[in-house]
Amino acid sequence: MAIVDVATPSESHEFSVLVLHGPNLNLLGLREPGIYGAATLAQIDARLVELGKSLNVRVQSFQSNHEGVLVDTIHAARDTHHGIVINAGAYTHTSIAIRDAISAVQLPTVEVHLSNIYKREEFRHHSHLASIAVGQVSGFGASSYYLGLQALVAHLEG
Ligand code: CA2
Repeated sequence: MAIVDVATPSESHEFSVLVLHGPNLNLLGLREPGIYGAATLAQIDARLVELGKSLNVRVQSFQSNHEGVLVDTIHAARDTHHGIVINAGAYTHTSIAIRDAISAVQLPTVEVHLSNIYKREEFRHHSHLASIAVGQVSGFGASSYYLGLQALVAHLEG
């Protein structure tokens, strides 16, 4: 009798996407819900995986408070992922190292922010990532991540 593996087809994804969260985003939902919303990072990550399934995309998420760890993770993504969705947190405004890492691996990258960085303090208005990103989604709360993932997949599918 033939054994049919029903699990295999749903696990063969067209693309693999790395979602990177920068410093302090591990506190989401636990502090400052007025600015950053009530959803926890675990809830956002779970929804990204579900959205990925509907888009036939594997989604892997990672958070770090350390610039060098984020740089190392971007380097490693070159061999395992087709694109990156990144909320670099405050490193958005300071880190040439993260910008250079994204440029070096040449993976299409979408920059996302929960808050609208252009409605906030002036020091948040400049992003070192914006000019090397495919695009930026800013100001839609957790939906910025979901919109960013959808936009990246549309870009990958050409
Ligand atoms: O709006 C965004 O997504 C930001 O990337 C968030 C960063 C901020 O530095 C950027 O300018 C804009 C800050 C993330 C801090 O996350 C927290 C979450 C809960 C409680 C406190 C901080």
